[in-house]
Amino acid sequence: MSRTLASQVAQHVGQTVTLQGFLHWKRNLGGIQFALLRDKSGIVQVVVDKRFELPLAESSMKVVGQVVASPKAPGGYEVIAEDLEFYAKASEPSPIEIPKEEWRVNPETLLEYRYVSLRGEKARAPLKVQAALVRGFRNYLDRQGFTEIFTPKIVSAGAEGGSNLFGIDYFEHRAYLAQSPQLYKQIMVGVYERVYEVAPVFRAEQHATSRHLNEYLSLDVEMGFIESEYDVMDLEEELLRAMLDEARHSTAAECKLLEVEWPNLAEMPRLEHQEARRILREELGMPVGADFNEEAERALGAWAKEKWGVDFLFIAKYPEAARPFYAYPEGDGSTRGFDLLFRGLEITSGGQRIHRYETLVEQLKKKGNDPAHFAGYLEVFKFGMPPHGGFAIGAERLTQKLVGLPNVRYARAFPRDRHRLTP
Ligand code: AMO
Repeated sequence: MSRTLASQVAQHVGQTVTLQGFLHWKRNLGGIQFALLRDKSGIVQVVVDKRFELPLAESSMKVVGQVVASPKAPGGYEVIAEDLEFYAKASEPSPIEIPKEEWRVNPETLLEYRYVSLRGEKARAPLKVQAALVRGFRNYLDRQGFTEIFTPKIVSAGAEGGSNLFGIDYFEHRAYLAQSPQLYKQIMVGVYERVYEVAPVFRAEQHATSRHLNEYLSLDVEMGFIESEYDVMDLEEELLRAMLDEARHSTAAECKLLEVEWPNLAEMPRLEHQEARRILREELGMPVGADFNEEAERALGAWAKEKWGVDFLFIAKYPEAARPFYAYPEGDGSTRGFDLLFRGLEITSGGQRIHRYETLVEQLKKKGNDPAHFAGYLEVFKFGMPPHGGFAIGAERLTQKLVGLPNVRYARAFPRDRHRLTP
């Protein structure tokens, strides 16, 4: 059997085709019935005569029939069913009316019934775009001589500070879910020089916000023998162009459906933290601390859009107070750490790291840590690490801002948030 997809029927006018998919919607007009069949490629209208009884929507089905042009049908073509088969009939009405894309229901309900609400064309589109972004990430880095690595997600200590760690029982020991692959990707720079990882990480975020998940997909990069963090930013710029290019081409239909407004990829300016703080204070009248909160990020994003017409904005030279101990200190209170804002939301943290053992010990102490507690982290720095740096992109945040989702949870198939462990 050769299967024709909904998106291909136009190429088969006058021919008999076999379609497979789901009963998206149905209408009975007495003598004649109309059904919409939805498959992974789209939706096509099927005309069904009285011989067949249509089951509840979402039943999985096969249709054999002839393709005819029909100006009134969605897409301009329809299939006149000659034979219908149902693989599994839905046994109850769908809790969500899938064809109604603008659901006026509580967002919690959509997440509760995610196993079916995801079937909606608009609901499923962001994840398809995300898959393309990740493919673009891998392809670009492979071409640049990076090696993909797979590091443990069960770890003995946090890499990003202790406040949002999930503890787990590991036989007779205490263990944690990895907050990031930070230490491991640094170790692997000592092995392959250029590495990346695509994997979930875990953060015990206490508060429910529109940009925090408790489990998210971290796109991590780390590279050795750099001159400064600016090499890392250069790489991220090119990488983002490649990722967005992949999404734009391979998920053009999804982007169109979601009315994606394409960001300006030509320029991603770099603003030093001190200057960003001055702008916030003097030009935007916002008092700010060492780290920027959500409001400050949004304001800077809007400022950069208005002033320079850009969607991506790097904030470089973060102060030590706002960076983890491994950030390379400049000696003047600032570090070689940076963030990248996309449409006013932080989608990346990164920077150059400390590569000398003595400096790391010093920085740990300066931040009030006992280096003995970081023995596991410190070991590799006794063995000649090169100057190196990297970054991590939150895949869901990038997707959220690209396709315009109100909440980061819709950029994950099965989000884990403060109150949600199912489905
Ligand atoms: P950081 O902790 O800033 O840096 O995280 C990097 C990026 O991950 C995303 N992110 C999140 N996305 C969804 N929900 C969350 N709770 C969440 N927390 C973070 C953001 C953020 O920019 N090891 C460093 C990275 C590095 O320096 O290489 C780190 O993890 O997009």
